[in-house]
Amino acid sequence: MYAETPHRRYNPLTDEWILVSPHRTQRPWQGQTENLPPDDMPQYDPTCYLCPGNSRAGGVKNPDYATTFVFENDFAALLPELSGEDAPANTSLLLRSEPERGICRVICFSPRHDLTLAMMAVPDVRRVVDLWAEQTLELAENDWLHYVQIFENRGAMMGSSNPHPHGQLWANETVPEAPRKEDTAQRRYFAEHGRTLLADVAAEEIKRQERVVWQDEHWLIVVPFWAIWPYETLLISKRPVQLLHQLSDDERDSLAQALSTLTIRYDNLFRTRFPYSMGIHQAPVNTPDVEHWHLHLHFYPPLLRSATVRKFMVGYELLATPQRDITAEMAAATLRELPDVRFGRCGR
Ligand code: H2U
Ligand code: ZN
Repeated sequence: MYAETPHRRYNPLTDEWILVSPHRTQRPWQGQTENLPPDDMPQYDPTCYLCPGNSRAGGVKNPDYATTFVFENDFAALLPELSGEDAPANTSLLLRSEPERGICRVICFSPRHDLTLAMMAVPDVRRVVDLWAEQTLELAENDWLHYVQIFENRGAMMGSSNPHPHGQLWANETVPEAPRKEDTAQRRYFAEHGRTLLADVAAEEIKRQERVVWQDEHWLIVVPFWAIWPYETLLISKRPVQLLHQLSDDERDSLAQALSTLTIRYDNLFRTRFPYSMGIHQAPVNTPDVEHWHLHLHFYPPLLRSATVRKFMVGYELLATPQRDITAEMAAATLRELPDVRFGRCGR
């Protein structure tokens, strides 16, 4: 693989190209640096709207939950019922709009305000995996819903409003854009090869090893060949399953272990509560013919060279094509070597 020459790489999951400029890694940085998140946090914060027993917006009180907790987002971006009264003013071929229904929920990973996935015990992470699976199954009972997007915004740098360990779930009537692109590419690949695209990517990565970060019998973590964020990773289930709730007991344990290992290594990379956006991509629900889908998770972390220097997706990235400096192979080599015990006294 080119280690010094500017080159393009193809992303077969989205049918898009990215630009890699490995020779630029030495350039100096005099731009913005980020503030470090506070490291000392209380186990319970009386002002936190996610802590057990506290009040949320609108006065609803959280239960005294002991493990995980799900609630309907008080400021939901989507609503299950539409008024049907305000039809769009502009309807033409070029000015199109349609109503969109959905359900938005917030998922607390732990009652402990001070923890992150990296600091939680693996069996507790497994509870989160089970909850994600249960939620997918439960929401799929609404036949008008077609996609369940589960995600986590970790850290203020990624726009998370609260350090309490939590993620979100937005379930839509239509399939959103990122999974829609992946649906098209995976469908085409499956029709041509009779195997899922990510089964073949996983096999190729296991053979080559250079981008593998971690693996066990059931899950594989790689820095994808086409990654655009410096330490972006892709978690692929070794068995091609379409939806979270199809994962076996062992596969769920393995996913919990993978999430724990990866988030610990991320924290160790710059010795910080590593920020990222994480999302689970699974097949559309209430949809026939989804055997081309292969369950996977994306981690998109913004940090580039330290806990305070981030990559910006601006300028050329925003207007032309995403670009990266350190190669996927360099990032994978770094992530592979990091210890599996979290730095500092927060280690398990
Ligand atoms: P983020 O940290 O990823 O923004 O998620 C927090 C979510 O919690 C956010 O979507 C919701 C916000 O709407 N929220 C409530 O539902 N109730 C509250 O009392 C405050 C925040
Ligand atoms: Zn809290």
